[in-house]
Amino acid sequence: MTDAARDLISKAMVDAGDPVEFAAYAPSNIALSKYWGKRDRSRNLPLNSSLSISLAEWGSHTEVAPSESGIDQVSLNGEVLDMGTAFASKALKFADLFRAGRAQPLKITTRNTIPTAAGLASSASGFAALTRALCGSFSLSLSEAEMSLIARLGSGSATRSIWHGFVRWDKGRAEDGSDSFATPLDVTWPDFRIAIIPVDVGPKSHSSRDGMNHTVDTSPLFAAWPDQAEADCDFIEAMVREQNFTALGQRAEANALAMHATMQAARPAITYLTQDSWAILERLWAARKNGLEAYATMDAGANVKLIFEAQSQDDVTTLFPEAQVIVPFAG
Ligand code: 2P0
Repeated sequence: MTDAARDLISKAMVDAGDPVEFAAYAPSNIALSKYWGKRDRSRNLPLNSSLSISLAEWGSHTEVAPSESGIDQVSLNGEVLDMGTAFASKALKFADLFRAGRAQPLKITTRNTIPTAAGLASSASGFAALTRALCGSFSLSLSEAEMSLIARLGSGSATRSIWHGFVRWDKGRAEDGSDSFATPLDVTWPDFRIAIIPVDVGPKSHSSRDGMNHTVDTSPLFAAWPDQAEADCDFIEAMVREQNFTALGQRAEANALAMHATMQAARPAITYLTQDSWAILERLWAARKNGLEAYATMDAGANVKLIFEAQSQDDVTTLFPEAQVIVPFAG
C-alpha cells in the first residue's frame, strides 16, 4: 500500500539540497468537534472529520539545522535530550521520513510556549512545527495543505496546527491518506475567547492514542460516534461561518461529552475527567442558568476549556479566577 504523505516527501526530496538552518512556529489547537477513533492506525487516518481553533501564541517553536557534531541532537525547552527519550525518538523517526537513510545529521531544537500548568498536549503543535521546519530546512516547495497531510503521520491533531484560526480536518476516504488533511476556514472572529481551567493531576493513565484505540476496540457506545461526530463537525463549521456563538457552543460541549461517554463505556473504562473537572462543569452550568454564555470542552485529560465571547470575559474570570484566557484572533 502506498502512502500519500510518504510519496509527497520522497518526490519533493529528489530536488532537495543539504539541510540548512530553518526555524518555524506552529500553534497548539483545541478541537470544538473532536477527532476520536482511527480507520488506519499507522497513518493516523480518522473515522470522522474534526474542527479546531488554534491557540495563537501558545505553541511550538522548532528549529532544524545540520548538526555540526556529526550526530543527531534533539533538545526540548533548553535541555539536550537523551536519544532514548520518547520525544527525541519520535522527532528523529519523523525526520527519517525526510532523510530516508541519507547521512544528514540534524540538530532539532524545540521550545514550547504552552504554560506547563495548562496541561495541554504539545504533539499537535510539535509535529506541525517540526513538519514546517523540516520542509524549510530541506527547501522543499510543498503547500500548507501538503504539510498538513505530512504532519498527520506524526500526530492526527497536528494536521490542524499548520494554521491559525478555525481549521477543519476532513477525514477523507482514500486508503493512502491523500485526501485526509486540514484546511483553514476563512473566518475571523475577534471576540472569540478560550479559557483553560487547569485541573491539578499527575501524569495521565492513558495516552490519547492508547485511549482512542482502546475505546474503538471495546466500547459498545463507539458505534454511534463516527456519524454523530461527522454531523457535529458539519454543524459547527456552519455555526462558525454564521458566527452563531450559542449554537456553536452548545454543540461543541455536547460533542465533547459524547466523546467522553464513549470512553466511559470502554471495557475497562477510561476516565480522563476527575471530580475536579466535574465540579468545574457544575459551576459552569449553574452560572449558565443565570445567563453566562460560556461552554465547555474537554480532551484526553482532566482540564476543562471554556469558549465564550469578549463580553463574557469578566464573568468567566470572576467565576474561575484560575482561568488562563487566550485570544485566538489577537492579530
Ligand atoms: C482532538 N484529541 O480532536 C482529540 C480530542 C484528544 C481528544 O487529537 O494518535 O495526539 O497522535 O493521532 O492527535 C489527541 O490525539 O492522537 C486528539 P494521534 P492525537 O484534539
